[in-house]
Formats: sequence, C-alpha cells, structure tokens
Amino acid sequence: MERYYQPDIETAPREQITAWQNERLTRQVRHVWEHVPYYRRLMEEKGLTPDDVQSVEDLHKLPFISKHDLRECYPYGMLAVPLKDCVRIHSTSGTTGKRVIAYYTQHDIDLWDDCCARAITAAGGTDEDVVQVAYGYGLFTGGAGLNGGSHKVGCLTVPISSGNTERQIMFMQDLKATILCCTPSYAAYLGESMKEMGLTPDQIPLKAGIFGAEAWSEEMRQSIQETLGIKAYDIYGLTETSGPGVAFECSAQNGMHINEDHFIAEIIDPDTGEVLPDGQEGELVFTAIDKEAFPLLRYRTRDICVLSHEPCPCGRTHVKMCKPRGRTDDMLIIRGVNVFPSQIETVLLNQGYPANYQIIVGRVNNTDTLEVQVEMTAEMFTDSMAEITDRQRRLVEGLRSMLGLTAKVSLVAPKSIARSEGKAKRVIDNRKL
Ligand code: DLL
Repeated sequence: MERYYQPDIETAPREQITAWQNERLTRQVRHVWEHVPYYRRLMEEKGLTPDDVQSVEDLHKLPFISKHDLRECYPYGMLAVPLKDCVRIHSTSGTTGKRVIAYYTQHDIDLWDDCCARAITAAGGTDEDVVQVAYGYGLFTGGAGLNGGSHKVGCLTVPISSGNTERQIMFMQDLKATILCCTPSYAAYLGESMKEMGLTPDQIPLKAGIFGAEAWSEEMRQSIQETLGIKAYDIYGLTETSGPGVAFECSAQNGMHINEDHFIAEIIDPDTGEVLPDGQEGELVFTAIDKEAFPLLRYRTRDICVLSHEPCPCGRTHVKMCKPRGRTDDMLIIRGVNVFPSQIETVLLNQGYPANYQIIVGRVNNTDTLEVQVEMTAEMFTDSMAEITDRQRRLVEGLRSMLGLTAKVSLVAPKSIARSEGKAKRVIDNRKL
C-alpha cells in the first residue's frame, strides 16, 4: 500500500493545488518586491508591480533569475528577511566564481524537511526504519536535508556522512540500516565494495535507497538495485531552492513528483525563454512560493527536463518531472554534436561495465577529440590482447551508434579511476584550458 507523509497535500485535487499556488505566488511576489531591492529593480525594468501578478497565469510576466544574479548578490543581496530571523545557510559546491549562498529561516527548514520526509515515506520509510545518511554534511545540502526528513518521519537517523566505506558497511550491518541515502555513484561503489567483501544482498538489511544530486541512468538504477538488493529511488533538488526534496520518486519509479505546494515548475526554451507545454523538453525553471529568507522567482536551473501531468498510479497528484536529461551547461558539443555524459554511461552499462568512467575532451589541430576511459571489472581484466581489442571495438561501435561520433576508448584496470564520495567528476574538458 502506498504511504504518504502528508496525504491531504500529496493527493490534493488540481484545483486545490492551483488555489494554493495562486495565493502563495501573489504573496511571495509582494514579499520580494518589498524586501529585496534587486528583485524590485528587475521587476521595474519590465514595468511590473506586484499588482500585475494575480495568479499563476501571470507567472510568465516575471523576469528570470539565474546563477549570475545570485553571484551578483553574494552574500546577502537576496535576503528577504532580517538576518536575525535566519537560522542556517548552505552553499553550492561551485568551483568557479563566487559560491551561491542560500539562507533559511526556521520555517524554511521545516518546509524543506517536510519535502524530504515525503521522499522517505514514498520510498517506504516509517518510524520503524533506520536511515543511513551517507550524503555529505556541511555546506552541501544532501546530508542536512535527508537528515531533517528522516527525523520528521521518526526514523532512527544515522548521520554518517560520506566516505569511510568500511565503516559505512559495518554500520549498515550492525545498526541494521534499512534505507540508504547517498549519491548514486557512491551507492554503486558501496555495492561494489560489499561484493568484494563477499557480502551478498541478503546479508544486509537495506530495502531502499534514495539517490540523487547527480544524473544517473535507468541502467545504473538496475545495477544498484541488483547489487544492493533494494529499490532505488531518485530524489532531485538544488541548493538554490532549499536542497534535495524539491521532487522525489514514488513506487512507480518513473519520474519525480514536484512538491507543487512549495514550488511552481515551468519548462522553457533555453534560447528564447518561451514557456513550453507538457511533454516538451526544455530548461526547468522553479519558483519557490513559500520560502521566507531566499524566495527565488523563476530560477533557471539549467537542467533539461520534461514535465508530465499524467495521472500516477501512486495516487499523488503533483506534476512529475523526468530524470534530468542533462544540463544546458554540461552538454558537451563535440565536433558539432551534442553529447550528454548520461548517453555514454548508458552504452557502458549496457555492455556490462561498472559506472566508473571518465570522459576526456580535447582539441588537436582544431578538431575536438573524445576519449572515454572505462574501468573493467575484475572478471573482465585479462592478459589477452585480442579480448581487450574486441571489447574496445564493441564500445567504440556502441558509442558511435548512440552519439554519431567516433570516440577513443581506453580500457583501464579495475579501481584505477578515482572514486568519489560525493558527486562524481566524469568530464574533463581540456579545451577550456
Ligand atoms: O545536489 C541537492 C541534492 C542533494 C539533490 C542530495 C538530491 C540529493 P546542488 O549541489 O546545488 O544541490 O546541485 C544541484 O544537481 O541542478 C542538477 O543538475 C543536479 N541534480 C540534483 N539532483 C539530481 C538528480 C544538490 N536526481 C544540481 N538527477 C541540479 C540528476 C540532479 N541531477
């Protein structure tokens, strides 16, 4: 039976969701107009006042906000409440330029924890469960978000953070963890390590995993589910909109319900900004309608996505987003061809390789080069040159038919690609140097 954390909200009829959105959006627009001079200026530049936004229908009139704006406002320029009302900050892991700082009042933390509690409950979590939170704690939102959600559900929370793989596995066994929360790449690594330790899925009590913070394919889901003997659920979010829990998967495991009582989602054409209808692929844009301290309006995520209002067998009525298909900014253009790292991952996993790989892009004589370094499993590792050549050939063919490009494939020894405890760094683009 499907469980909900807040059934009245999660299964509310569409008219009710729209009524909440209309009320909260109009209030929020007034709130930022009154308290954030930066927003007020952007609205004035478009000739808008709060009276121009009476309902969700008017959302499209508002200006977009991007990471650029948030950097301009570093550190407190977007603050919409007095600093004394804030209780915490988090920050993005961005490696270039200034970090984005997100601030939270206690109300904002509660709302975020509720979103994560919905995700944990959708993954089957109850107060009987032991939740091992192996996302990083600290400025990153993964640890804090799932930790808060786990408390709300009443689970026993193990705030182990990422890393120290042997201890992770020991705790999982000794404390009988039933739900694991971490990045999908770390989940795959934990599965791989357990296998090496001779552990089979029935020797660990895990039943579900809540994995997100980076792109992962359906093939990777299958492989994690098999090695860990669990159901693997996707969870999505970004620091700018609170953190994880903006959207989460239910038992249907085919798309993530967006918590529409807190966030309004739009899909836009990334080039023109035009709002696109359901089913069309474009850039995902969020408006946070009841956050107090950091209430983003029409924030461009750069994630490429599709929305669907199709009824879901789980009974939830909130709109679903597909797994992000890439980012407008991590999409690689190689010899004029658009390449998403997730497409490369699909080819590798389809041919039985683990999700340990690196994509290296370069430029020689004004021509782009693409190399994919792929780690073999211990079983694949062999002295036979003929076998390795044959494996390489099949990968090159697979990549050519998926991408329409010829890539150089290097098969490397097991464990030779550095493991990540957080988000995996898959792409090295030397062209920018
Ligand atoms: O990654 C928040 C999070 C923590 C989500 C834990 C899920 C679990 P940021 O570090 O700000 O926040 O990165 C946000 O990560 O715009 C997406 O590009 C990507 N991302 C997040 N979740 C997913 C997912 C956290 N489930 C950026 N699938 C987003 C694909 C994801 N990409």
